[in-house]
Amino acid sequence: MTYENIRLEHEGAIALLTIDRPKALNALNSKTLQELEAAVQSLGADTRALIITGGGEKAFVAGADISEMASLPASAAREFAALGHRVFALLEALPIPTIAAVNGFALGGGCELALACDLIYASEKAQLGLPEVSLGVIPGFGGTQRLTRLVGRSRAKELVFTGGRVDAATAKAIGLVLDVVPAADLLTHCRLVAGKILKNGPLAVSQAKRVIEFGADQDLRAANELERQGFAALFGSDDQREGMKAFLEKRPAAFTGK
Ligand code: DAK
Repeated sequence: MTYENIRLEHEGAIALLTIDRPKALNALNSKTLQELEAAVQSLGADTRALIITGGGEKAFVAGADISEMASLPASAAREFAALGHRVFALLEALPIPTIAAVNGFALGGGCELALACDLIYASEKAQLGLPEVSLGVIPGFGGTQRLTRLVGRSRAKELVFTGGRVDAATAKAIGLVLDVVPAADLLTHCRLVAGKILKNGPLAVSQAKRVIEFGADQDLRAANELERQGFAALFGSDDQREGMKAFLEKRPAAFTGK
């Protein structure tokens, strides 16, 4: 499939998805969100990690497309919101790890896109924020909720109320991004992390993502029950047998994802 506003490249088991509208700093209009949805849905079982980044030199994604949103009637705004939520939920539900490579501005919907990924790494040039209140709205793609869960209420309120941006070092200090690396090394770093994950049992990684993701919204007892079920579900899989056999035979495991 060919896309206009994104690029999807496959590097073995890693898919690299680039939001590629550099003239508009990769802002998310409806078409871009639709393409993002189609691209994520197109990923097959041979893809075991997804890296998302922004095209051009300046931005990861500078937000939802303000020029499109400005004139949206209420009914279209509802559709736009539904589309955004669908795409971001799709990313969270993907059975593979997703990594945001934040290479520049990640504002509004762009910050929310990063927040919907499992791991966020940033280049030294990155600036992150949720400036929606400066436009008279609030984050609409789950940003208020995902940011709060990640950095805590107080920092989330500070960022959302002020509409300010934080640089990469501050983003790391408040736990919004995991690590900051030089711009030229950002994708290499993300590929390296993906590579480490790929060495592990795919079913186990997928199950770990599921229980962390769903458990985070439950009380500890319910969340531990989720973990117990996820743990038990892996027993009897080829991957569990192979992983443990390989350890006992002192050799690397050859996982098949079955
Ligand atoms: N939308 C559309 N175009 C954008 C854009 C955006 N978010 N951000 C940048 N651009 C365009 C600029 O208009 C400019 O286009 P031309 O004038 O060249 O045609 C081009 O990208 C280059 O931008 P600048 O010339 O402004 O570049 P600078 O380096 O000077 O500044 C900047 C970079 C990132 C600081 C600045 O562009 C900026 O402040 N951009 C807007 C950032 C922003 O406010 N982002 C949040 C957008 S609001 C909801 C769902 C979702 C949302 C809300 C509600 N519901 C469902 C209810 C989400 C809202 C948002 O994301």
